[in-house]
Amino acid sequence: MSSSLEALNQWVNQVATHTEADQVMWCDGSNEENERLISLMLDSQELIELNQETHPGCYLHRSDPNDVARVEHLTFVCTQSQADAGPNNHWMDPDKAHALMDELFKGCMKGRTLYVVPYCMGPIDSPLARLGVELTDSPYVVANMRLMTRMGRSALSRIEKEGQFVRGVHSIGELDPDRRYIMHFPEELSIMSFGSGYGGNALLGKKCHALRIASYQAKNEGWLAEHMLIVGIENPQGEIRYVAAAFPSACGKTNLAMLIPPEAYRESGWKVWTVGDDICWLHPGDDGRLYAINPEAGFFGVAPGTSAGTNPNALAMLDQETIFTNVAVTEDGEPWWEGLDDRSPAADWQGRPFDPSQGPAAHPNSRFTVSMKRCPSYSKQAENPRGVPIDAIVFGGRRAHLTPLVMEAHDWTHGVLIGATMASETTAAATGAVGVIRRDPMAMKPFCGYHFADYWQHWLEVGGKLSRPPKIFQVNWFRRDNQGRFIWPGFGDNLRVLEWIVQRCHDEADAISTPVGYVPPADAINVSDLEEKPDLETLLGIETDAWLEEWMAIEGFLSEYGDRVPRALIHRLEGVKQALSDK
Ligand code: OXD
Ligand code: MN
Repeated sequence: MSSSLEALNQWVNQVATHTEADQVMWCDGSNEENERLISLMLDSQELIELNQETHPGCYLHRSDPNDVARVEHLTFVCTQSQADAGPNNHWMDPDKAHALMDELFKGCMKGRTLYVVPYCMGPIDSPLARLGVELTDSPYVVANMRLMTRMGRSALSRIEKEGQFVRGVHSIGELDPDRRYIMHFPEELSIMSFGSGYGGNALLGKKCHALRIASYQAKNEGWLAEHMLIVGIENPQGEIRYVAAAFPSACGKTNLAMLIPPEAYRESGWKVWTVGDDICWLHPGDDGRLYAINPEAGFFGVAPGTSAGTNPNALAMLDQETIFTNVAVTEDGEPWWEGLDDRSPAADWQGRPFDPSQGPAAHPNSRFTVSMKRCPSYSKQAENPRGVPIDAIVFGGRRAHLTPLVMEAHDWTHGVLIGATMASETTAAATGAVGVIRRDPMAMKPFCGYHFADYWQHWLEVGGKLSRPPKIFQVNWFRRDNQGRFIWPGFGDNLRVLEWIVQRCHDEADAISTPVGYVPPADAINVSDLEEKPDLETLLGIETDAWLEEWMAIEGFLSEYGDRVPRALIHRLEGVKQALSDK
């Protein structure tokens, strides 16, 4: 046995002993194994069979009503020094965190099976991919990890060859919100998660590994782990240009990743290819460009709002081999959620007869888990071990006013400053007041595994290594008029903006320089085939006074991160403020 397998075995035995698991099962990722687990979960009612005629291979999981979302207040980054975790993370001393978790895990798998889940984040043969092993007592987690990652035998043989892997231990415990913690130990490349079966807390390959731990690994190894979709834009000449884009939640990331071009664009040959919808690992290539892989193999998407109108590509993949979590069910046993169609469901997400006075039928954070390969716009390049070359990085947010439809940074440093200070208005999807401006740097606020200021410095350093860096843009699909109505149609029409973006990357489109960035002249955004012409003057306008106020607020925000904030960003901020004052 290789020494890496020996180390893995030793760790598995040690966890099995400590948790007093009844048995240990090594997962190979095969269909037979999956079928066995599904039938076990149907017996235990962890899964409910949906209509197998209309939805073959589709199942519903109803989670504990107390366990339906990520728990940021119970999520910790446990670095030796508190300063290294930064003000952007909850921190706990690693010794204290280990003691707490050891106590929780002691004997917690009595009567349960411990599943060993080896997985690979990224194409299995890619040098950019990284490995992990999750130990879990939840067969639901195993079934989801099989869809979301390259899981099983092939990952194990790569671990055997390479040795290094991220260690994750997970138990649903008693699903008690008072005994629930998601602990990250970046310096040890390990994760411990107790008391939750919910995706982001329990599928450790996703947010825990591919963002929090990977962002730390990436800093040490010279690359970036980002909360970004990856999309390929094919023009009528057949050239495909790749864009990576970061948006906070409820800003339409999955829809953008699976965008269907407007009819006139489709007719002239435009196509959009989906490489990823949530996470992107960016590596500098030998040719001075930045290459992206999607470390995931599936989508864990929000169901409500997904329809034939908003995201036909997503809908098309959800009638086979999909695990639904906390959606409602129709009389015929089909999955249903708000926004899907005008039917009325028979049972809500908790299995109760649907009664609109008890709230929505599907939980607002109900999800689908499905393999990426089922997506009609799935790009074969998602399997390319080298990744895809990125032309443009896009930062987006939801702002009723101020931020134009699209704007290009003057250069990499300015782009990093825009990303580091990006803001979005809160939506009804989150608790708290609606319409409040929150800064969410690079959409990584809940996911960066170390101090934000060091992360921004790392972004600057990665840019410094690129002779052909991507251009950086900011977009805002959510501008409103005086009556509060959206000015821009959004969805498929966002391709009109992406067209300008990719053309700018190849010096094929014009721009006007302003103190806050380059904006397109109104005639550079193609709306010729739109019946109702949006007000591009407003959408692309720059109001100097309001921007000056914005940059003052940004200055205050950056100061929360103290002395570690890179001087280059402060200088650039002062430059922008000066240029605005001189206007
Ligand atoms: C997600 C999230 O589930 O960002 O992707 O919360
Ligand atoms: Mn996400």
